[in-house]
Amino acid sequence: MTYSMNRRNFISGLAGVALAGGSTAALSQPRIRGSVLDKASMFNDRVQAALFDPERRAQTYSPSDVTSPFPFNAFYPESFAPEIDVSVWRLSVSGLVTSPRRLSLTDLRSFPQEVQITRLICIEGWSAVGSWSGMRLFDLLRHVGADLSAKYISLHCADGYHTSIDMASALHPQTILALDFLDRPLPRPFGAPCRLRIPTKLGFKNAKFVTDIHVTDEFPGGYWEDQGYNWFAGL
Ligand SMILES: Nc1nc2c(c(=O)[nH]1)N[C@H]1C(S)=C(S)[C@@H](COP(=O)(O)O)O[C@H]1N2
Ligand SMILES: [Mo]
Repeated sequence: MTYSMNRRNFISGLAGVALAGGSTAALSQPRIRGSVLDKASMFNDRVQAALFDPERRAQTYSPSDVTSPFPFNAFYPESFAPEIDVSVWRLSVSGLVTSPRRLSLTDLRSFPQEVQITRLICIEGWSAVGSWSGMRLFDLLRHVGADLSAKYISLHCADGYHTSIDMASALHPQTILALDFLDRPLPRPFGAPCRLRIPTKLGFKNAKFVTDIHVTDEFPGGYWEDQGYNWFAGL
């Protein structure tokens, strides 16, 4: 067994403890979430961030592995998913960047696109293989002159959802802003016109209907993270 395998098992073991503890407390008794769990989860964030290997890739699959129908998840039922008019939609990129931008879908499609067939793993206990394509978040950050030594990238969505990731994970080559699923524009409930696809993290980091990307040194938290889900949420 290799060093990285051992380390992976170690990380997922740690993450499992924090996630199980965090989610149970968050869902059943939000008010008595104690500082012990919070501290354990923050400790986990630091350990996971320190051990995150930017070279390690999430497993990829072949087109025949794609799950059909692909499961929907959000903090509301599928019929409530926002319907976005792409002719007026813009992706705003701001914060610690030299050139803040508001990009159209056409702008995003002018960057190199890549296909990625990976597994989305939801903390609620299901997973599914999907085929997403889009541009690397790294390319976007470079395009706007982001301060790559900043700590966090926060993502806000048209449905009020928000989440955030660490910079090392944002720069990972498999972290993409997906525009397509199976070579067609993302179906509406799955985040059209643009979602984050980050296979090195749990499903809740994969923001759909993204409207704002903000580069910051101030801890941004997130919709589920603020309710106790372990923030780093690495796989
Ligand atoms: N905007 C938005 N993005 C979101 C969510 C949400 O409620 N709103 N839910 C997250 C969760 S918990 C999961 S598991 C995945 C589900 O993505 P899917 O609908 O493509 O399966 O989206 C994530 N991104
Ligand atoms: Mo999820």
